[in-house]
Amino acid sequence: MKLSLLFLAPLVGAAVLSSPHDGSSTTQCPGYRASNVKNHGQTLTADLTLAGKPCNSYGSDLKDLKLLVEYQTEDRLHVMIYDADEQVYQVPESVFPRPSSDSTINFKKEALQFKLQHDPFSFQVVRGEEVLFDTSASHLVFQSQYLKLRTWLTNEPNLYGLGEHTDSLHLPTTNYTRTLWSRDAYGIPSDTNLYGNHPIYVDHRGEAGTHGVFLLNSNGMDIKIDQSDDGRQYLEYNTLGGVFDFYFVAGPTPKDVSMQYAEIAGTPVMQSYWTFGFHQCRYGYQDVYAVAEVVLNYSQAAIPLETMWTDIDYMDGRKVFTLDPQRFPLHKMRQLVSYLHQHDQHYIVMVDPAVSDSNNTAFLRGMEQDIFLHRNDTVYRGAVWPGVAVFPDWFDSDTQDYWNGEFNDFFSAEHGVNIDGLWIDMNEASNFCPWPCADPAAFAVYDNLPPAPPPVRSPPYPLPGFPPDFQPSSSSSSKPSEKKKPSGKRTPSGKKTHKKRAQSGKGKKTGLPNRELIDPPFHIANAAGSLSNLTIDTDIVHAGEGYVEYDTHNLYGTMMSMASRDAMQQRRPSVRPLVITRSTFAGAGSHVGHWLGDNLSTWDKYRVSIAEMLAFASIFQIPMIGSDVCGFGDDTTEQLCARWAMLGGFYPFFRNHNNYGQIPQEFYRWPTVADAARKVIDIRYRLLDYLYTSFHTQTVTGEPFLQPLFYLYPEDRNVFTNQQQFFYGNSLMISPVTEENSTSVSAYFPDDLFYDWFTGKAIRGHGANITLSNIGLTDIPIHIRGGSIIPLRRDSAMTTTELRRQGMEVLIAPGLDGTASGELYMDDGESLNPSRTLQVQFHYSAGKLSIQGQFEYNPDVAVESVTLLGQTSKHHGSRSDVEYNAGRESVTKKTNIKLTGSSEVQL
Ligand SMILES: *[C@@H]1O[C@H](CO)[C@@H](O)[C@H](O)[C@H]1NC(C)=O
Ligand SMILES: *[C@@H]1O[C@H](CO)[C@@H](O)[C@H](O)[C@H]1NC(C)=O
Ligand SMILES: *[C@@H]1O[C@H](CO)[C@@H](O)[C@H](O)[C@H]1NC(C)=O
Ligand SMILES: *[C@@H]1O[C@H](CO)[C@@H](O)[C@H](O)[C@H]1NC(C)=O
Ligand SMILES: *[C@@H]1O[C@H](CO)[C@@H](O)[C@H](O)[C@H]1NC(C)=O
Ligand SMILES: *[C@@H]1O[C@H](CO)[C@@H](O)[C@H](O)[C@H]1NC(C)=O
Ligand SMILES: *[C@@H]1O[C@H](CO)[C@@H](O)[C@H](O)[C@H]1NC(C)=O
Ligand SMILES: CC(=O)N[C@H]1CO[C@H](CO)[C@@H](O)[C@@H]1O
Repeated sequence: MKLSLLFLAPLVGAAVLSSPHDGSSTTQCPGYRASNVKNHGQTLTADLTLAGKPCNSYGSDLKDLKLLVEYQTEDRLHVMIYDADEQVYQVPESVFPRPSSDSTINFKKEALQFKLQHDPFSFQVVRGEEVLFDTSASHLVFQSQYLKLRTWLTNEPNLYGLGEHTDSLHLPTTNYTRTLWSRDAYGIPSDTNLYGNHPIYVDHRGEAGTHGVFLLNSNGMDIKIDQSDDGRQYLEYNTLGGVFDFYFVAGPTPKDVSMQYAEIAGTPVMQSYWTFGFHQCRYGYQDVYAVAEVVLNYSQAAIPLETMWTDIDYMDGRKVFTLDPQRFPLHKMRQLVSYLHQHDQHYIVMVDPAVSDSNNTAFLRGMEQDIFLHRNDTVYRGAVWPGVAVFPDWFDSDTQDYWNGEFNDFFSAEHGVNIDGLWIDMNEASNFCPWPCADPAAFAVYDNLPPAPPPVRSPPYPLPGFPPDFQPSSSSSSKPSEKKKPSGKRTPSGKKTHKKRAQSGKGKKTGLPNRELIDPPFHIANAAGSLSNLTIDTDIVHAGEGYVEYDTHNLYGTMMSMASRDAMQQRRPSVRPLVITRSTFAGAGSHVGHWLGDNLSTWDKYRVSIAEMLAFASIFQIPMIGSDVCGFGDDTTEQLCARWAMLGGFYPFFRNHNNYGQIPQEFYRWPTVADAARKVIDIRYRLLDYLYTSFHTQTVTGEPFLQPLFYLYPEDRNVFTNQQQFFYGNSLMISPVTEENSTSVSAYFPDDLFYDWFTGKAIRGHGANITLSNIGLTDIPIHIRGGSIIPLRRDSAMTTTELRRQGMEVLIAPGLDGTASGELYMDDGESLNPSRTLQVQFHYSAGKLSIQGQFEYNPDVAVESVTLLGQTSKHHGSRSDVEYNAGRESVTKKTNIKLTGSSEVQL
């Protein structure tokens, strides 16, 4: 097929008038005219010229734009509208590397077509007969501080994505505004902008297929979804700058869309096996003894604790890279970490970006290396936990070296706090000092508190549960690299900077000059008020290329994530760093994981955690995701905490975390919650290799591990709005109880065969709800999807290290056609680039299980049994080699299969 046919032009009979009741002052804007259209083979270019008198509504109209259209793969179309001078800001490649094009694509197989309307300019993206995107819904507006583009959609669209938010997974379609502007959003209220920004939506049209639209733009924006006065559905982008840099992916299934987006944003980063264990944290552990006591109490309650965390409590006056000398003294911290390591447990602490402006080494070194943000040649100051604070400039080429130096020193295996993973917070960036922040000291919360009481316990006081003479051993699991210390004298320096902090000119894509960077004429619906309020001032010019905070605010958290991951990586070069961040931008999943922020201990937040987690894991490609189990703010209840423990067992990132001042909520605090935790951790750990396998698949192909029901049943309209159930991998459907005081749940069963996890009983789904009842607080409905084979550990363990020594079991759940399949991925569990892996495919049909694959990694454990579900005692009558499991409608055959080569089992 010739390209000229792919770039169909002009469009016939397209509606071109903007809605007469636009309501904004852009109604009279003239739009653009396309000319000089050139077909270069795989790409098309055109000039766009302002088609009339500029309307200059929110800044000035740009007269000359360019259009670039690229068929990048058979499933992906890139459409870019940018200024002819290439001076307008574009998201830097260093933060978001652009996907490569496939130069050998077969145009006959190209799923999407681009159709151009010359005058007034608009375009359509079409898949077969289906118009996916049609910008004739309004004139294009491209001004110095405002861009608008509106597309028609089908009526009653099924749209998902556009995070971060706590609204429904299936987005509202009328009078709905999604604001993207990173914000420290305590309580994660709905209908507001939260910590991170993911300008991608998935448009699911049932049998007509699914596609995705990603706008690579980091400026503040309002995305509006509504109907025009004549009832036509639209979606409209209103951004404060940047360019229109669209990626359209063709699907046609929801899973395809996720995988195609992963080719753009990057596949998520693989995590170590231990990171999937259970984590405990809270804000408000008064000292290292309290932290150690929690470790001991978990152990005494026989609840497996894999990783202990510490919030900002450990810091001296909440200053990063310091220890409270009385409550968290270094030698006790080293004992604690050593103790955890010797027991195959792990330790993580929080680091914030803001560095205290006081006499502390992190500040002095940062001043010396001159890596903090400047405003008008003076270091910019805000107020965060430690009081008056300064902020690293991640665009400064010296900042990585500074950050590495602080990590190597403070988190040194030999003389520091030898952490295994990292938690980064407050990186929106949060600033307690409201704009214009003339006096940050007035907002120094901690400084203004009454003096802290002396520690309750005075040393010497042995760590509870430790031998009295317990000494940290120098051998630990860390593999420190050469230490890098910043050179030079450590003196505070008020010296004038010699660094370039100025905007560049044309052709640099670093931003137009002379913009109103604090209070732009167009106001997005930022819940914090003005753009700079409670964050870093948006008129700050960064070091290096001279990007301004106005354009790059939404990248701050992701840039801190990348720098922190690198800093962790160079401490332990051979293992996968775990970094959990609060603020994210598109693509962050290829570096870090995310927790869902400061929610509340309410049933509402428990429920919405499912929708949020699904959006992050399945759409935004950040599968290392979870919400604070039992809730962060407010007091939890025994019932909520028990239910949340059961649900949290199916979060990829499973952490109990609680706010300062709330009642304690460690799982051992109530008998019911302890039972729930033991039970769900047992299930989770027996399934850990299944989780690890599915998670690994996502890191390779982008195929999502956690999924909403419509991902697996895309044509079943009953599941399009379902956000209370989800698939954990392709094989397990989880249907938590969602209401307080309830012991039942109305769960949807698609037209398929399922098996109850606990009883093995087959349930034939008929595309209807089934009421599941008598679900106690220590229960959660789990159903195995017919057609699945799941590798399991035969027994759980107190740590994931011990778990890896447990024998395995293969569970076969035949589908409606009597067959089943599944897979298993294993490696050493932590190497950054494992040299040997095990990748096994299981197939079952006609009574025979086959195990085939690549067996380079030897897990040194055998498959000790194979269980076949859906077997009644009648079936069993004819067999002697298998044992019938009464009450579980299954048969089990004892085996001793070493995972070192192919094998077969007859059942
Ligand atoms: C649209 O939403 C806004 C803000 O939530 C509300 O004030 C307004 O009444 C809504 N308009 C309509 C027509 O529902
Ligand atoms: C640990 O358990 C002991 C004994 O039940 C209890 O007194 C103590 O408060 C617990 N401490 C913590 C930090 O959980
Ligand atoms: C800064 O801290 C160091 C080390 O604690 C101390 O020796 C020095 O006197 C302090 N300087 C000032 C100006 O307070
Ligand atoms: C920087 O200084 C200039 C000149 O004194 C002043 O006009 C401008 O408002 C200042 N900008 C900031 C961000 O303080
Ligand atoms: C900043 O936020 C505070 C707290 O929400 C609010 O009271 C204030 O009006 C906001 N200021 C601006 C300029 O938006
Ligand atoms: C659950 O039961 C408790 C105790 O009876 C009651 O206070 C609460 O309001 C109930 N919650 C709901 C949602 O019915
Ligand atoms: C199933 O139950 C849920 C929750 O009660 C309800 O929202 C949904 O509409 C029901 N679905 C069907 C197909 O009946
Ligand atoms: C949705 C919700 O409950 N939001 C609340 C979260 O907590 C903050 C602070 O307590 C409240 O202001 C919100 O209303």
